[in-house]
Amino acid sequence: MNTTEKVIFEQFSYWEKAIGVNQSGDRSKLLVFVGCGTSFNLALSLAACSNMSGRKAIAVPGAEWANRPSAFWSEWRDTHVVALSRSGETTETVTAAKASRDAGAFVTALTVEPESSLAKNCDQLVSAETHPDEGIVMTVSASLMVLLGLQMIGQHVPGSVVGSARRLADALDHALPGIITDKTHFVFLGSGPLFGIALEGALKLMEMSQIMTQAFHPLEYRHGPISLVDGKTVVVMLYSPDQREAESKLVRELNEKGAIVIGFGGPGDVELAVDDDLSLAGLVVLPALQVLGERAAQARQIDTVFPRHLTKVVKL
Ligand code: F1P
Repeated sequence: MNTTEKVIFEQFSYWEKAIGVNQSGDRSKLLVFVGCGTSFNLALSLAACSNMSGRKAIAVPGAEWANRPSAFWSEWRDTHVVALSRSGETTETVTAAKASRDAGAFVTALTVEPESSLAKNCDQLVSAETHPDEGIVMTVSASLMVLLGLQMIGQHVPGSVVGSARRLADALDHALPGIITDKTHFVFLGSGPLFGIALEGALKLMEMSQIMTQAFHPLEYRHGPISLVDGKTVVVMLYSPDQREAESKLVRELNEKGAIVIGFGGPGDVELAVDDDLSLAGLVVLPALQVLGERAAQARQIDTVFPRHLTKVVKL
């Protein structure tokens, strides 16, 4: 077992420590979640959860918010920027946080590095201890930032999510042998809060295994991208309970075109039950998606401890 795999399966004790960490801020302000890479994907999911709970939010890539905030919003004093960064050192995110503060916004740093530049340039720090052995590929810290972010927007995260997430990761792991060998194209589909999680599943698998991945809102996939589906395709469907019928129909169509489907919370060649509500589902499926990336890498004999062309911190 390599360190990446070890950390994925050992992440749950860190979740337990982070449950109950609560910070919020003025609820009348627009929440702007910013981040890069994985952290941006998580920002998208958190913004959707926030809107669904009645608190207005948007998600913006760090560089866009640093360089062109007026393309999104310009009422700085009515803005609460939540800057997500595992390292707390990513140039675009740190620049975005500093510029936001200078312009009069309230800034929260959501990071696992409490001594980082980001943590030193914020009005509020939301942080938790992460696994000391986490490598370049972000796993446990991604889950922790989602967990902390949900609690920040007022979502109760019950202790039971830890067991749900662990069981789902194990169930996927047991179902995988033979399913993904020789597959060359992975597609991740999810809507609402699960769209950012689909993007994250796609990014994770691509970083770990160097396989071509894509992510879409489920029904968007029929408008063009479906032309790429063949017998080498795996589709990961993150079902939303209120869209299950339409999403199941899409899955049947994808099966007919040769794709293997892994269904989280609905039908597929592999079917995995996801018992938590939509706002928690993204958090619950994250470790399973990390396992999928690791197993896809192993099938190609790629060591995820040294992912090609990647570094833990990206500075400009
Ligand atoms: C985020 C990030 C990762 C990516 C790579 C470089 O950094 O872009 O998403 O996988 O490891 O860093 P951070 O701002 O969350 O530290």
